[in-house]
Amino acid sequence: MSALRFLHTADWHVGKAIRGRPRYEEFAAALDEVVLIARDEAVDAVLVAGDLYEHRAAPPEADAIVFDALLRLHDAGIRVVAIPGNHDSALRLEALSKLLRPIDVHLVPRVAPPEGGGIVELPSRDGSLSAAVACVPFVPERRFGDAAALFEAGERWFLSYAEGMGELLVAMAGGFRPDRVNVLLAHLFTDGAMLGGGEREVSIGLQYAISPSRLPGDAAYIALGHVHRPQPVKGSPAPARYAGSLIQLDFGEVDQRKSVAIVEASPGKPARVREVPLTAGRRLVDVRGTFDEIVARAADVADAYLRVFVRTEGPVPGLADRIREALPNALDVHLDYERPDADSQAEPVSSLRPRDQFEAYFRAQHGAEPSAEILEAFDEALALEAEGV
Ligand SMILES: [Mn+2]
Repeated sequence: MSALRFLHTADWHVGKAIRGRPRYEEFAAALDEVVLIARDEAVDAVLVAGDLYEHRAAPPEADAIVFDALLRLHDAGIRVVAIPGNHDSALRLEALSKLLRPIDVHLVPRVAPPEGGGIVELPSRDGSLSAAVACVPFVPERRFGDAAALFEAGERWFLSYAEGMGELLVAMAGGFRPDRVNVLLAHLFTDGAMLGGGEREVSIGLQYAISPSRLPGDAAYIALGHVHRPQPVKGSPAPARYAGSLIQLDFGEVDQRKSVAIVEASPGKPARVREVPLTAGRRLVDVRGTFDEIVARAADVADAYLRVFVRTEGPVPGLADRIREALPNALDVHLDYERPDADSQAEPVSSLRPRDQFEAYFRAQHGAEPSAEILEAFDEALALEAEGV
């Protein structure tokens, strides 16, 4: 046996709903698929590059799904190394890490230097080889100073977040050893990555973009999380990849095929990487056309979550409801028609009367005056609101 095999996955976001509809069954099915692939491919370990959960305070339904997947990997003799992403609570994962350790789940909840727990030593199943997995959980910009304080940080660390993170990666790679399969597992944004759309915008800004050239060239593989579109990292000196999310998490991920990466690596050589598709989860689909064209497609897209763009001549009160009757999974319904220029209708809302504000809002949204019916409905809703219903 001369190679170690990994399955690289990331951005599970278990617990995320779409327009208020929970998706637990889909997450459970996708993780079933991941466990099956890990077993079929006889991997030594699964690497999870952050964002296991959608919410910091994960609901019990999400825990049940995550724990079940971890237990089944353990039953199959597969180790797990995981780090928190920007959605996870490092504190919560730190508490869980102690419980998970006995089932061979190594959760590294915060940045630590190589000699301080930042590198996980991972033997192959037959014990003939070992990996050194350098773990870099998500570092928020405001916490970068705390992370840097753990290292002998020079001036360059404080030039910018991206520079500093580059230095931190170099320091972590200082723990790599020539006789190990050296892997970097990190949740971060690299410059030039193609966005999936579902990442939290605030952490996907230029100040966060780390140059791919700062990724460690002596790694056999670099397993990244944060970007939801599966993709290799261009410009990296070693094989590097975003595993992407498990399922299409929101309409920014329409048409994206999801996958995991199967990685085969030996000491001192770049890894071989193969993409294995995931098929679980409902598809998110954009449907465009006239009312009749859209309704005619109802059967084709019955299993998908839909964003519908209906072509009309102008505002049609009640049309969205009729679409939802025909297509119960239509989550967003937009009316698509010529609107007058935004400039010509921009009028300041100076009145404090809610009715005036509503009329101005309606004109801006729909480019037409609200009908008497709509104004009546607005007045009724306002009256109920005033009664505290
Ligand atoms: Mn994410």
